[in-house]
Amino acid sequence: MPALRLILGDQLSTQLASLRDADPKADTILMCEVREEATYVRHHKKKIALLFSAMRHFAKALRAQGFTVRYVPLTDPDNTHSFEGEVKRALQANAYDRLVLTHPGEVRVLQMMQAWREALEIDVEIREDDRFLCPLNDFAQWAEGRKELRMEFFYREMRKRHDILMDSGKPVGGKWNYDQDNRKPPKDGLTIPPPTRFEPDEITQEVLSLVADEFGDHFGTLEPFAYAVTAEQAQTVLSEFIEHRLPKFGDFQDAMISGEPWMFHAHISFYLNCGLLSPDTCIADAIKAYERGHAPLNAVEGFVRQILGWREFVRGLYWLKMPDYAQQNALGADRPLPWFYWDGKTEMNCLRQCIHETRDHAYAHHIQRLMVLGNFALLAGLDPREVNEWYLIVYADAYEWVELPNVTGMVLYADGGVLASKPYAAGGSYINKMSDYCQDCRYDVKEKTGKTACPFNYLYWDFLARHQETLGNNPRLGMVYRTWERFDADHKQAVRASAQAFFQRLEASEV
Ligand code: FAD
Ligand code: DLZ
Ligand code: SF4
Repeated sequence: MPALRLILGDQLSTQLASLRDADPKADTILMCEVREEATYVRHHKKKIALLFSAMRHFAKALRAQGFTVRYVPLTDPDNTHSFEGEVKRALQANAYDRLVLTHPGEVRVLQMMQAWREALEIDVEIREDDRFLCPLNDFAQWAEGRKELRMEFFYREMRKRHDILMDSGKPVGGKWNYDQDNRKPPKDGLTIPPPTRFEPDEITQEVLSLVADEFGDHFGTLEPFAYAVTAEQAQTVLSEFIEHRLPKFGDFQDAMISGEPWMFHAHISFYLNCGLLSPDTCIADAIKAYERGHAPLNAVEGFVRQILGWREFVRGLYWLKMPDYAQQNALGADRPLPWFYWDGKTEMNCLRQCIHETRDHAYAHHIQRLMVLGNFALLAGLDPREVNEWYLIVYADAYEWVELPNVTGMVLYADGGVLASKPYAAGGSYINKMSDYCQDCRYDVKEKTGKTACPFNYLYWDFLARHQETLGNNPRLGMVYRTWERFDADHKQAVRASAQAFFQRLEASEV
């Protein structure tokens, strides 16, 4: 008897576990555009367009390989607009003896799938998603008995296990991590290569009209749309990154320049996360560039660490800690997300720049997400649920398995230190050092308190003072708290009063 194989929008890989033994003569591949997935959070328009176009191209490629694909477009009048409804309809249309699935990227969807055996009365097989390099059981074993889970140690294990950048059991170059070389501020006259762009073909154009009609009120700018939508195009993005950007990726990894959202980053997370690219290809291509002397070790090791280390680590953490992880709020943060996260209307230039770029491209690079948008959310005590929802909506690479640990763990310290040994909190001087944003800001980054001072400056100290009971014993914050204690009473009072006045203006939408 034939099998029904459901492929989700972020599983667009011909190597997918559930496709591996598919019989083109007997089996049916089910793919469906469903409103429930586009609206359970109201995703950025570009994200929906990327996935629908990539799904349609993937279905076309599977058909060209001889597979029978039951593709349900959003406009199908019988579309039930949920995964379960569409599986049910497919099962009613034909006889199948089993439903073959690949482990999804969200607990919400896994729970749905686990209920199908009973609800739909069919044999359900959920296969491990082996596009990832660390099986979930291996991660659980690594994590067992550890009080704190630190990426750096996990990463070293992964380097050894996969024999990546290793030399007779030792890390190539003698060090595991070259991050210290990767913090160069932006400099004048830096030539940043333009991002790889693709003209929308007929399929993409049709999707763009559909998204404009159906999801026109979602956040974000839909056009111009220039993302890759096939595996071949995604490979071009990777190759051009390796050729033109990788050599400087390390040096300027943390740098931010107004009007330059793409910098020397790879712009591959959209494709890695929906299946158009595989992590092992990205790593292998970067290592080849190192071996032929095209890119230095600090760049290649830094890039490998993001994919082999951080990406696998946050996924392992997500599946280890969910569903409780989504409820974490160790610092008791409860301030609502300010409206300017949606419209960018704030006089804080760094936030304005990053929000506008997010709106236009459904992209911001890591330091913008962490040290500008995230730093503000941390210091202002924004509600983790609202912050998580924002990040899940606005970025085209966002799926809960990767978004949630980055926000709850890395940005907000809401997990109480499971992911990070201390909060990534910083004042305005960090943003000033790593960007040109402060030059065009109405606030003065050198001023510490008062109405014209950079809000990050006093919010930083106010945050530490507010959480002294929880964070005061953290050894990594010892020096910072000693500095706070050395401030005279007047200065401390000015910091706290500036923060209070700022929060009042924030509540009145006056920042
Ligand atoms: P590059 O800087 O060129 O890095 C290469 C690749 O490394 C990325 O494509 C990505 O796959 C991987 N990577 C790098 N850092 C991380 C990380 N911290 N976690 C996981 N993978 C990483 N990444 C997502 O893919 N989806 C998200 O929803 C997401 N949300 C984030 C939210 C916050 C608050 C923060 C601080 C980071 C988030 N990241 C997320 C991680 C990172 O910002 C993006 O992966 C990166 O900006 C994507 O752009 P790029 O492909 O140009 O990455
Ligand atoms: C994000 C998304 C969107 C917007 N739409 C669809 C869709 O219509 N059909 C589909 O199969 N997948 C979609 N996705 C991706 C899913 O939300 C994703 O597969 C789950 O969140 C599990 O990671
Ligand atoms: Fe941001 Fe402060 Fe610099 Fe303005 S002065 S851009 S608010 S860091």
